[in-house]
Amino acid sequence: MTTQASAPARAVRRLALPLVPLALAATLALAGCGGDEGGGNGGAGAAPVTGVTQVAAKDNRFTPPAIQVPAGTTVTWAFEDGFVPHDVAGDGWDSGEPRRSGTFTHTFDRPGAYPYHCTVHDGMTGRVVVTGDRG
Ligand SMILES: [Cu+2]
Repeated sequence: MTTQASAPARAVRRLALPLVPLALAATLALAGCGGDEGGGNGGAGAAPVTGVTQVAAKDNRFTPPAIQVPAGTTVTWAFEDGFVPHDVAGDGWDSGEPRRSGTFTHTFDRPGAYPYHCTVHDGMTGRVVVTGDRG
C-alpha cells in the first residue's frame, strides 16, 4: 500500500525538473532583447524638436537632445535614470547638485541658443533654441 502511494509523487517530481532550465532559458532570452544601443548621433548637434517643453535625462542622454521653443517658455527637465544622477548646466544657469529623480525648470526669456550639459557625464549634452516669436 505505501509503495503504491509514493510512486505517483516520484513521477511528478521527475517531470517538474526539466522545466526549470527551460524557464531559465526563456528568462535569459527575454533579458537579452532589451539592450539595443541603437547608434544615432543625438547630442546637442541634433536638429531641434519643436512643440516640446519637457526633456528627459535618461540613459545618460537628454531626450530630445535639442528643442526649439518661443521666448518666454519654461522648459522642464525630468531626471529619470534610476540610480544614475544627472544635472543640467548651462552658461549662467544650472540645476544645482546632480540628482536621480524629480524635475528642474528654467524659463527662457530671450531668443538665442542655449547649449547645456551634464557635469557628471562627458558627451551628455543638450541645447535649447529660443526663437523671438512668443507663443
Ligand atoms: Cu548625466
